[in-house]
Amino acid sequence: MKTYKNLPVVLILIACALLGCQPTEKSAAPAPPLDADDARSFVEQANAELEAASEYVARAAWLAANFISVDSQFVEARAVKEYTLLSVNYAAEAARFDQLQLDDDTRRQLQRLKQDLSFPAPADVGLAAELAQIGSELQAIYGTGQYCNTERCYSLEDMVRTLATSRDAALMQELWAGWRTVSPPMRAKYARQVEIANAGARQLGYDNLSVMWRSKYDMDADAFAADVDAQWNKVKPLYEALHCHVRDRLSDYYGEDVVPASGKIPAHLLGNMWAQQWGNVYPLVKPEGAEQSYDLTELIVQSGMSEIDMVKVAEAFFTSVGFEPLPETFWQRSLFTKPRDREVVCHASAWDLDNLDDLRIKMCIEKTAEDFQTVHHELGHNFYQRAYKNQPYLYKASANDGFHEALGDTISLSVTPSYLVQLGLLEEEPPLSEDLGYLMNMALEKIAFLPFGLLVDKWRWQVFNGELAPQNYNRGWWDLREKYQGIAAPVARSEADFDPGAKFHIPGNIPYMRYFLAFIQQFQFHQSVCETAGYQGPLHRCSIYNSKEAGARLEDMMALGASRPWQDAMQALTGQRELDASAILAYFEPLKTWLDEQNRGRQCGW
Ligand code: X8Z
Ligand code: ZN
Repeated sequence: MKTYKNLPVVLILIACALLGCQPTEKSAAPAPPLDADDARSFVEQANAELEAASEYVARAAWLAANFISVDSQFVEARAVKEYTLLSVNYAAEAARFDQLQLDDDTRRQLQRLKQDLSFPAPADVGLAAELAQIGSELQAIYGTGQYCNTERCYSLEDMVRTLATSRDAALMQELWAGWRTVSPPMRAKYARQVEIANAGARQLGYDNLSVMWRSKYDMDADAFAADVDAQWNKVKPLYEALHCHVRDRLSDYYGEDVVPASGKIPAHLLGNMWAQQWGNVYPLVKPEGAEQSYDLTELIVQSGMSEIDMVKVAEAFFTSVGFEPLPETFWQRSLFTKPRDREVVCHASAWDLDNLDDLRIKMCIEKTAEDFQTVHHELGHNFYQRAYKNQPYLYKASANDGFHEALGDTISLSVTPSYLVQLGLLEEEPPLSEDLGYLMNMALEKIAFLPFGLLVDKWRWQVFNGELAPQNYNRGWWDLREKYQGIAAPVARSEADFDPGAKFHIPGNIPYMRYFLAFIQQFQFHQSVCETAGYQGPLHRCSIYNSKEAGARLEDMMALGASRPWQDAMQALTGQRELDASAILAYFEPLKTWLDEQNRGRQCGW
């Protein structure tokens, strides 16, 4: 790596070595002190080199996720190793500018350089290679994981589908436990990875990786942790009310011996492999007399649309509010359905291969309401990536990582019944009397998720800061699952299991607090773009479809990338400078009133 001010001295010394001259006093003089111009050139060079290296990583990672094999893992691991070393070396060098007076922008980019990686290695070739290799292996174990009983083998997608649609408690319990046979081999590798990454974080000046992860929010790391707790405490009564009603209905359906009327809900009965979103149990918990008259999954299937049509419809929403259509290469290069002939990582993701226009999604789309929502979510990432493509590489990110996750979800909050009528999927707008059913559906997706969104990184923070030792990994995980979600494992767990590894983002090393933030923020965003669109009325009925004003407001914020503290971006869009759960509470207010009535006389809590 080039070090500007030292270069002339190095050249003179080399010349002297070759020509046999004696270095004079002058030629051996210390390099002139660094100044602000040096800092700017340094940042410019870091942007250019990291950007080029990141394209190589992205292409290798695309191959590793779309064609899982030892060779693609090898290539990916090598690319990640090289990028990691480049990034940590730049971050170390950035410290040379710590004492200088710099403009805010250069200072911010130097700061972002230190926070570039989620899993930093120390500046050591062997450790960087080991970390990258473990990363690729964990991802491949997850991506190729399956469970076989005496009759057949199930892929994760098969198991997810069964848990979504079955009411056979014994089968669901078997598959719930079956999927978790995939992750125990990850445990030792994961512990080693944490050890290396903690050393990497320390070399970057953080106490440990927990502090580093919590330092990415333009505020003190502990203040950030306190803020998410504060928001959680605001929404907790709504979650508890939902939990209470759902437990009562499930207990009624499955019987008290399967779902006790008080205490925790068995985790396999909530319609989702991780009990993170509960929309699939809607038919069991719906508000009698106020239920929705249509089922979006059925509408999608009946309409005859293909998986790609689902993506086209989502794209059309974005273009209706003024975004440019996706490039032709998006359609040529994305993966939309699960291939029959090879192993791929099916977990939905959005990609920006060249930091410019080579945008893609990778997803094994199924014709369900859930995946229709996820398609909007993924396109949100792609439109965001394109909006900030003219920023320097170190700012090619969202204002904070929650913003990236919130964008597409904000759009899908506008996928209301009235919008479905405009699309021609639904014949007429349902009466107001069905709103409770609609809100119940939304709450099962959005409110049920919050404690899960919070606890995944609470677990990692404890792992990273040493509070939770490897021999207690699983107990620590279930302590949090029980405490925050009020759910329980349906079969006995022990430290022979590694249940965190059965969730994509743990082997994938993708921070998860971003989703907690996103699930709160998307309602703030929705509220403000609805206002921009001139909408008046209950928030859950607002759709910004066709509103160019609302779209421009979003795009202006997105174009900032990470160039400003997230509070500025939040203000540009909503007028507020903080994360605020008031909007999500306002959205669900009618449901909360109804739930409180239903729960009267029930013993809530766990
Ligand atoms: O992982 C995702 C997206 C890709 S960023 C599909 N989500 C989280 C999850 O599935 O666990 C979206 C909601 C939460
Ligand atoms: Zn996402």
